[in-house]
Amino acid sequence: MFIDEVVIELRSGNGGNGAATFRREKNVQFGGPDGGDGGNGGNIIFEVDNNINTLLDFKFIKKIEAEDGINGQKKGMYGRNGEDRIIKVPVGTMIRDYETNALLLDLGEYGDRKVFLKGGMGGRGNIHFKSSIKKTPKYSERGRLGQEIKVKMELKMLADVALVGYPSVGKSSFINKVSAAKSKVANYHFTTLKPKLGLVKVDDEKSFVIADVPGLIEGAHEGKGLGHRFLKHIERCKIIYHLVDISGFEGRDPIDDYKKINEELKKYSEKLSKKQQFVIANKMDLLYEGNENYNKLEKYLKEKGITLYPVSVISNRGVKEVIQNTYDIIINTKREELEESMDVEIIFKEQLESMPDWIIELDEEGIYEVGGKMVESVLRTYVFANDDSIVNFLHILRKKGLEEELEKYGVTDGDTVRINGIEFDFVE
Ligand SMILES: Nc1nc2c(ncn2[C@@H]2O[C@H](COP(=O)(O)OP(=O)(O)OP(=O)(O)O)[C@@H](O)[C@H]2O)c(=O)[nH]1
Ligand SMILES: [Mg+2]
Repeated sequence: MFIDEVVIELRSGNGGNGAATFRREKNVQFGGPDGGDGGNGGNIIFEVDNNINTLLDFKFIKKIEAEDGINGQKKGMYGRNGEDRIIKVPVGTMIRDYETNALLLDLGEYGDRKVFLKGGMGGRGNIHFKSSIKKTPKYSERGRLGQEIKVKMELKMLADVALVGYPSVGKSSFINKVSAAKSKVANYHFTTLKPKLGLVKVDDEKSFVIADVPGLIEGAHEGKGLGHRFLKHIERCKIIYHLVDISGFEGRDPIDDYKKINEELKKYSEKLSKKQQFVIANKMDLLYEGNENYNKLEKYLKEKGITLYPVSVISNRGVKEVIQNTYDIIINTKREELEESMDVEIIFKEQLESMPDWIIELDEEGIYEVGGKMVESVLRTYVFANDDSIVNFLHILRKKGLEEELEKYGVTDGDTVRINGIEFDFVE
């Protein structure tokens, strides 16, 4: 399986609410406010794990949530922060917005790690609001909500090297030689029907991934042979091993083969055709005295500044040189990003934008709860530090037209209104 795809909902933790509690003191009916802050919600974090190769673990999971922050408590006790959820994925995982398919995160390199959804901030307890608009600060901030999104996780095969060439030039023989892969080898065209991966061990610590790909023929970009279907799998490789059958045994000319395959790559994708190539003249063992194929191709490539590697997979000639010259290039080449990714925060901003300016609802207690874009947009950046900031907060909303909205909704003198936990009496 070369493309893995799973759909999953993600949610970072909500912030815990601040507490609105009061000290108990001897002889004092109400002591001072002592409500502690709520903890922050946990984050959703993505991390590349080298020991994972598929997204199978996520096939039956519908939702992953980080822990909510714990509410603040009396005696000034803080609520604990919610725990982060670290989601471990294979290298090459791409995270897309389920609704729009926009790429949000591209985990293309070993060691990639990213906080994807931020947990909501914990609310402040009333301990911060010593002298309230009311005599006792019943106000405590509510925790901010976490972020929630449905995503598609996609894993594309991520080979460092891709074997490309006409059918029967020896691609499968090559991958079998250099890795533990067991790709089918036979002397007819299109023996290989599906790409196959192999791990090449350069030494104890160094290795890279190589992909055997079905053979290409003229017209592949428009679907001839097994064609372009598999080329999309190799768009992110770092090096192409372009194998040519140097014996000309099948009656083709190696220079011609080389040009035609490159033509196909180019027609399929400009980017693919610009990738670094190692040109490999395979089946050197079949070159008889006086066969000029190798010399001709070498000369042709030399003019372009390209090295030709003489190889015979069957007699194990030249294979090692190819492998040894590969590793450093792979390490120093950044994996191609196929498309630009978009910051997930943009989605949450758009959600905010599409919210109605004001949402007013009468709850069971007969309190008018106010929300909506105007409130949310202030809350996202506003920090409540003390009692003055509550007054100031209400002042900002008044300037945005809060009073008019409340009147429109039919709120009258003496009704109680609540915004983000702040309660006040409406005065016309
Ligand atoms: N003499 C000789 N024969 C080789 C060499 N490498 C591969 N072959 C033979 O060439 C034929 C095709 O080899 P494969 O490895 O199946 O070729 P392929 O490029 O994977 O072919 P497709 O999967 O059909 O695209 C087989 O009969 C191999 O034994 C070589 O270095 N020398
Ligand atoms: Mg093959």
